[in-house]
Amino acid sequence: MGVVMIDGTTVRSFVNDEEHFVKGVDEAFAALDLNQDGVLSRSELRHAFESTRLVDTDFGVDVAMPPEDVTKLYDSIFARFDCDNSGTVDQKEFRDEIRNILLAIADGLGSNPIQMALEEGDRNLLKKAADLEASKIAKPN
Ligand SMILES: [Ca+2]
Repeated sequence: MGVVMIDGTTVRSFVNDEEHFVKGVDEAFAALDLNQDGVLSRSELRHAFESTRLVDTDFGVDVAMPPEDVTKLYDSIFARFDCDNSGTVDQKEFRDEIRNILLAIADGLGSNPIQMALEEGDRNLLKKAADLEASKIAKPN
């Protein structure tokens, strides 16, 4: 358990670092693809958002929503990811939408850093963004 500080610049430089970004997002994708069929289903994606709590912490959604509204919310999130309406989210769709979400978070953060509590083995992409920045600072010159 630790704490990192992230701001818009941290998140943006992670998204713009193609190598680290693709690696991080692909790892997240693999972890979310519970049945390992190479695509994310509606329930796999919903599980992802529920487990990271990205929805209620960052989209300003009240957690006390009625269940049918929660389902609608996840349907709309799924539709955003599933660009070709195939009923599943493939790796490229996932990368593209995660990029959009992270850039939106970066815009929201601006230069105001937020503190993030971390748990052991955290796969959170914002944590990866912070790690990347820390590794750059740690390197001499
Ligand atoms: Ca799957």
